[in-house]
Amino acid sequence: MVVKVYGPTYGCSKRVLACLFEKEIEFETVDIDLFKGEHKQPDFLKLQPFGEVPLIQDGDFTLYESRAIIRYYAEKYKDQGTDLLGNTIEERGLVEQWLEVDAHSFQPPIYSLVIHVLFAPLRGVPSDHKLIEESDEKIKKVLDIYEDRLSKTKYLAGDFFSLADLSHLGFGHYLVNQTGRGNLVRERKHVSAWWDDISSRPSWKKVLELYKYPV
Ligand SMILES: N[C@@H](CCC(=O)N[C@@H](CS)C(=O)NCC(=O)O)C(=O)O
Repeated sequence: MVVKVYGPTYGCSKRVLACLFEKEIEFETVDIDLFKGEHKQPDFLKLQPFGEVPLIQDGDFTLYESRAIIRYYAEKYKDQGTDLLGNTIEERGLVEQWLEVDAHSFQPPIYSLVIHVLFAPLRGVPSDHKLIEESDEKIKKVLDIYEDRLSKTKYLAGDFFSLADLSHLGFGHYLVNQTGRGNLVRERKHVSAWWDDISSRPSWKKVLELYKYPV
C-alpha cells in the first residue's frame, strides 16, 4: 500500500516529502487547496480535525502533524535509506532538541512572514507591518544562535544530517527564496554553508522539482 500525502505544495508538507524521499518510501499525493478552503471541508476535517496539512494515510493508519510524521517514518524504516535519527541517545536527544527549536523558534516567525508578506497580498487582505518587523527581529536572533551552533558542528544535531536539518527545509526555502530575506542567511557564514549543503540534497531538489510552492 503506497503512502498518501495530503497537501504536498505547502511548506509543512514538504518536510514530510523530503523525509519520504530520504527514506526511499513510495508515496502518492492528494492536492488540497488552502486558498479554496478545502482543508476546512467536512470530509477533510474527519481525517484532520484541526483543518491543516499535511496528513498521511498509510493503509488504515492516519497521521497528522508533520514532525510526528517524519519521526514515525524515520523510526519505522530505520534501516532503509538515510538514517535520520542519530545513533546514541545523546545524538537522538540533540535531534529532538533541534526539531523543537525548529517548531517553536525558527518556523513561527517565518510562518508569519509567509502569511503577511506572501499570502495577504494574494488574498487582497492587509499585511500586519508591525508583525513583519517583529518577525524579522525574531528570526535574526534565532539565526545568530544557529550561526554559533553551526560554527561548532556541521549540522544542527552534530556532524550528521538528521531530521533536525531536514525539518528546516520547507520554511528555510520561504525565508531564502520567497520572502526576499536570503541576506539573513548569507550574512551568516556557517548558516549559509549549512543551507547550501542541506538544500542541495537530491531529496530536496526532487521535492522542489515535483511539488511547486503555491506562491
Ligand atoms: N504543526 C502543524 C502545522 C501545520 C500547518 O500549519 N499547516 C499549514 C500549511 S504549512 C496549514 O494547513 N494552514 C492552513 C490553516 O491553518 O488554515 C504541522 O507541522 O503539521
